[in-house]
Amino acid sequence: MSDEEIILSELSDDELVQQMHDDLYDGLKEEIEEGTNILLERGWTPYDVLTQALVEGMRIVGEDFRDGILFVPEVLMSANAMKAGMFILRPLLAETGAPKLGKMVIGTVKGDIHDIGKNLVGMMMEGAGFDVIDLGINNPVEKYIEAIEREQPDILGMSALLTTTMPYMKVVIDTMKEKGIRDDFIVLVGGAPLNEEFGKAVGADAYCRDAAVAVETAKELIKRRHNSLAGA
Ligand code: B12
Repeated sequence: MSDEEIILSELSDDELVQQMHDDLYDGLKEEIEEGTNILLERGWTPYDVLTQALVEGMRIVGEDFRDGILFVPEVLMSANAMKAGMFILRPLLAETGAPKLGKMVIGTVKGDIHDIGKNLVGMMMEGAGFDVIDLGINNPVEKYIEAIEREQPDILGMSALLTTTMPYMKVVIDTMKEKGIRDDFIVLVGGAPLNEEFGKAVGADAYCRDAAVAVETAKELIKRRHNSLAGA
């Protein structure tokens, strides 16, 4: 322990958020847990802690990973620190008491093990009043089909973070079409390398750039669906 050890609780909000970006970068799990709790105690909403401290911190990690300054083992530590913060926020985001709006099955596609964004979408959807069934990572088409047939959700969500794995979303949607069940579900896709055009090209109902957009889009599409069913 050095004399210069930083006492997180003595920092101002801005300084603490900055420090949390640094701590996330350095993969310091306990510090991230402590920082998360301090911000909550200071009255921050779970959503603000999530976006301003954690997601923004991970954005910086992502840039340096891309530029070859950080490597996989370091990024894994950052990811674990981020998950520890998300673990604290999850129940708080989920306990909004919102009325149940529907059900979502979500999973990361085959070949891809990135799950932070997917988990975040799941958490925000739960907070908005959706039941969320999380299939985890590396899902082959059979897993998705089996889950939607079993769970009969309103929404299927697929996540991919790699340009090499994102085309797999089309495999899943095409299989749904072959089985004649594509239109029974709203399909949302997301992940950093995707865009609107890609979402359309694979036959999804929508691409969502982040978890907040996912919630808004899900609500909107469910409403539209109910209206059109009611009118049918
Ligand atoms: C953390 C990370 C890792 C961690 C993952 C830990 C974990 N448990 O997830 C580890 C270290 C394991 C890892 C491994 C690899 N990674 Co990586 N990783 C990242 C990093 C830095 C951050 C991703 C992240 O968590 N972001 C934070 C979350 C909150 O954002 P998000 O995932 O984008 O999610 C948001 C939206 O996209 C959206 N969303 C996401 N999913 C969904 C789903 C639905 C349904 C909806 C509606 C919305 C939605 O909402 C989310 C919340 O707002 C990115 C950099 C980047 N720019 O994305 C690289 C990145 C994705 N990785 C990359 C690479 C290359 C790899 C490896 C191949 C490295 C290697 N040589 O081994 C492996 C691949 C392993 C595999 N088979 O999957 C590249 C991909 C390049 C490309 N064009 O394909 C990136 C872009 C880094 C880079 N080079 O610039 N990685």
